[in-house]
Amino acid sequence: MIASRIKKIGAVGGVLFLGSIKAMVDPATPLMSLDPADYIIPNQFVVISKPSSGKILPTADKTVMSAIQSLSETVGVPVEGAPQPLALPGAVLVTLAPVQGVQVSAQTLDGAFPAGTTVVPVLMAYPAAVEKELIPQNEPLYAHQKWHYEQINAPGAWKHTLGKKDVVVAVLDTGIRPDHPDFKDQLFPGYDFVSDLAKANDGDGRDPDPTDSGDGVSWEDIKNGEAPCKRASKNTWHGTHVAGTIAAALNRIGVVGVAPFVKLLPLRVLARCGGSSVDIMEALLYAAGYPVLGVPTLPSEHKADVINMSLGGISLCQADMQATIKKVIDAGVTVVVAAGNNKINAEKFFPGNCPGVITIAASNLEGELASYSNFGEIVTLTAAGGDKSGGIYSTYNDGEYKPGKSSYGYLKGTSMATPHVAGVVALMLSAIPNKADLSPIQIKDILVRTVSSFPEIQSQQACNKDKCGAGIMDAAAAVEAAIKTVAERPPAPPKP
Ligand SMILES: [Ca+2]
Ligand SMILES: [Ca+2]
Repeated sequence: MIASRIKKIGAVGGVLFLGSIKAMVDPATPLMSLDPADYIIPNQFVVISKPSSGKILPTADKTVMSAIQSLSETVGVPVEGAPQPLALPGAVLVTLAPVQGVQVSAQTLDGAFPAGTTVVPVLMAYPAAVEKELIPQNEPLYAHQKWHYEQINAPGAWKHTLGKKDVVVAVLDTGIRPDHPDFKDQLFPGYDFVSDLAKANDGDGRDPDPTDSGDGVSWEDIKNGEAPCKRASKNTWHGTHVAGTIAAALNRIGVVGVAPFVKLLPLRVLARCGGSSVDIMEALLYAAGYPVLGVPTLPSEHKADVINMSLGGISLCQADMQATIKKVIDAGVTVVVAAGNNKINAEKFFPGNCPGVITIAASNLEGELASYSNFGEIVTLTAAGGDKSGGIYSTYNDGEYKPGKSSYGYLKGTSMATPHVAGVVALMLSAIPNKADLSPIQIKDILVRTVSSFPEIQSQQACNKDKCGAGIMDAAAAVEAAIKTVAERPPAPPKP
């Protein structure tokens, strides 16, 4: 019976929430006023004499000068000092004394001068507003992300590409908050694969809406017997955070993802109290373009090039998951999986222990192995996952047991390290002319041989190749190697 084979899986355990900042959306720099009156310097006028007999006068002519002398009487406002000759021939600057409640306009003044004289106000000018260049480092909240993007050398990769819109990253997780302003225009529709009604928390089983309706369980829910598990927990908004690290928009709002110009395919497989390996396997096959019974076929342009799985549980990689992942990789899809947060050998944590996947351990701010991270020979490489000294900053929601407002916040975990790698794989595929020219095996090989070495630190948590894989991911080196690998490929033999 299938039900007995279904394993309970949680979003990678031990993920800690370090606090969120409420909807910190910076208003754009205020626009300059469009009212010309706001650009006039009061009480200063340029008076230009009418050139007599075609000549341009070196200064204002006599009739104008005498009009200026009698100006105080004519307009009822004293003239301050002598008129000042200007470089423009025939032009003088006239300044009136400020009189409270009286504003003399150029038009009023004009009537005090002989016909043909021109009177204009002196204007104020400002530097044209400095428009910040649209680059990841200029996103309003980038300062919070700086350390983890610099640790993986993302800024170096961004010199080559920010992603292409025909590259798709599927995120198998708790779903997504599609209302977040940093996901505007980033998402394909995706699908909700959660089949268990009690866990789903959206009133039904599988359906075409992968919106994260929350995975929080209150004591009330447990008391009323409405929760499918016995442990209370607030919403994690795990999928929203993970997806933001991959591809939050470059839009002068909030944060930015590693590959902001690629597309996300949100597939909901985790809900309240975890998810099932059957739902995960079906979502994997769907993401790779295979048919799934009862689910409409994925449009071919939505087919994933990369799959992010920041999830798992304690088990061997079973035959069914192995066969599923093999089919997905055979379809040209790169699968990136978290090593888990149990401080144990990652060979005990599935599906990160399945053959063919790229398995990610987490580093802290100093480049050591994060205190919670699984480790061991099965780890492919390490990427920033955060720890006490600093978390990973991404898209969030402030609702504790129900959906609230879009926000941003810090999380830490191998769950957070994994999307850095999925984002870089998306950049590698975006940097080459034809994304089909790199296979999942080549991508894994490039990532492994382009890592930066672990920092030499004398500490218990210091990384080495036995614990943390080949090294810390180097996004720039990986993207450059991807470009080189494809460019150096011998041309295809001519067709017979
Ligand atoms: Ca549903
Ligand atoms: Ca943004």
